[in-house]
Amino acid sequence: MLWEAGPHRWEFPRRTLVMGIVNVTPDSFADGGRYFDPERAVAHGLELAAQGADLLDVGGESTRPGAEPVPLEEELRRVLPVIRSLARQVRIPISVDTVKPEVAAEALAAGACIVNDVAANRSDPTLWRVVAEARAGYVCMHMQGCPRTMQQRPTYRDVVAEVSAFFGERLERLAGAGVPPQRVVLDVGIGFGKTCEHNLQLLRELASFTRWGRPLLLGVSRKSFLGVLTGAAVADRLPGSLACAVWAVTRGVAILRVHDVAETVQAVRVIEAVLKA
Ligand code: HH2
Repeated sequence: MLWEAGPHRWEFPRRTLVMGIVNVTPDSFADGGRYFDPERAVAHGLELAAQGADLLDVGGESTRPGAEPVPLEEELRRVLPVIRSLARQVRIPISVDTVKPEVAAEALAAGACIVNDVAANRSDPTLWRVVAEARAGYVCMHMQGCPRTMQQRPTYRDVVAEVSAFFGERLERLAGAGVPPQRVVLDVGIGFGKTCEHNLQLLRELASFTRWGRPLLLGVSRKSFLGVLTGAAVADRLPGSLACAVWAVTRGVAILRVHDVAETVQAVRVIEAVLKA
């Protein structure tokens, strides 16, 4: 299966892609404030690229539970200089983690070629037009509710069935909006309006989401359910993150969105070799 994002093309199955996280935010749950300064964010992106990242995901709005939305001008001010500078200096594709069409449009003009949309276009219908016109790649992530309130009382009858049905409905609507399936990857949205048990069910059944014929992206890196399971503080959740990454590769996940690129690349290369042996 093919994934196209601007000038980039990947044919799957192939080795797992590792997407390095560059949070240009003061308040992200795992690394808030560390890369808020644009020069430090760029330096971090370059470091992740050197560690073997296949993609970089630049975000200017935290989506941690309870986070307040960031005003448009502020989000633009955070992400654009970083994307512009990284696009000049790295050859790997850059994605922008945003739900705002204006931010997506300007980020794509500044050198990004993928829009990572954690709201799967429920916040503004013009976002898909921007993605379609730029022929950008698109990450369609499932979230119940919005970051400010999503963890208050997540409820599903059957989380796996509901997320899967959501993917089917979004793929159809995306195609109707000019974003064909070959530009889309799907993400179950670990921690986005989900309890620890919901996350575990989604992880256990990851392979079932390949039924949509699209590559799967997964973001588990340092997330709070790992703390619930192990008692580890955010900074100490690498082992749990790697356990999930390895599991995900065995279930057919194509792209891992992570903070710890070097460690994830190493773990993934080993498990891929085992699977191929
Ligand atoms: N998780 C986060 C942010 N964006 N995008 C996708 N597609 N999938 C995810 O699981 C995902 C995401 C949350 O992680 P992080 O960026 O580290 O934190 P914050 O939102 O607080 O900046």
